[in-house]
Amino acid sequence: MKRRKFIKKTSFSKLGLLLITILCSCNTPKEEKKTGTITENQTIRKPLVIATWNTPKAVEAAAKVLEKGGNALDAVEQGCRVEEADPKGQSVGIGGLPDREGHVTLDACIMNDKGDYGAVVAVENIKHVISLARKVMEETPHVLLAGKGAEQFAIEQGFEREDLLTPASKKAWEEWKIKSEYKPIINIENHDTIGMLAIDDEGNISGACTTSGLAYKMAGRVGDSPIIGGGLFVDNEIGGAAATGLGEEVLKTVGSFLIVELMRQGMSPQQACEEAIKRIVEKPNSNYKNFQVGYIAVNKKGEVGAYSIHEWFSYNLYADGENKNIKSDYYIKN
Ligand code: SD4
Repeated sequence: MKRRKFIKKTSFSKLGLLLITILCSCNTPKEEKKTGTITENQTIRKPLVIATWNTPKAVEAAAKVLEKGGNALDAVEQGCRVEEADPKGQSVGIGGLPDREGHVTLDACIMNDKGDYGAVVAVENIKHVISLARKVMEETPHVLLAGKGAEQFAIEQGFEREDLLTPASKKAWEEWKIKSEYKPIINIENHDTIGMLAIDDEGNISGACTTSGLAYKMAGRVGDSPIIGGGLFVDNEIGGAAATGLGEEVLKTVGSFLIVELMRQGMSPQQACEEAIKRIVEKPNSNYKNFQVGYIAVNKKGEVGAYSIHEWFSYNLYADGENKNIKSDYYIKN
């Protein structure tokens, strides 16, 4: 009896040990590979800011916030505000090109490291829609406000009301009206819709995206930029991604969410961006030669990636104390 008890005991404890060994040996490296999350000895490249297109001033503003010890959410908000305030940028904020009826309507969204999200769509007369999106996230029980309701909320929150149609954008629209030809084709070299991701000193990730959308769009049209998983997605355990270009195509493939999920499965940010572009390009009947989509991504370690359909997509990266514009790799090589 005693002997049997002893055998039982040892075989259970041995089994336990064996199980622990198997679990540990399978889990630790796989987990690390799978999610790209950080182990104790690994260093995160931080602070870090990455943003779509040639946006050095926006990235600089975000980097300043981080260098002073600020958090990633404040950084991306401040960064995006720079583009929104620039009347020369014709696809974001003041000076954005209007819809076909002459109305400048803005879309924006923001995500923090807790997985909270706030967005506004089709907002007129309010320049800093990124801050309005943040107010939606922090001050309302909702995640998305549209049009007049969003504008009214902005006024209540003390935002300034102003005419966003600049003389230059009005002139461009009047010239466009002569032919009124709507081609949902994006000029592949002249964007400034900004999607931005940042990692702060704590290693936390936030993201933001702001745009006036496609020039001369139908009234009421909303693109990918303010839609969670489309123009932006952040998962603080994994990383973040942001999109630019023809929003309809990004939305149909839920591009930014896809990239984050691919990184969760073990892809690098670069591989994930390439795979997301491939999903668009390889769709049956895809006319990808006629439009641009570009993605940026960052993982929890601070590794970055970018990829686009056409040449001349670029991104600004602030890392290791330097702010550089970098040309993205792209799909159509000939
Ligand atoms: C949209 N993705 O509304 C935006 C447009 C854009 O650079 O990115 N322009 O579809």
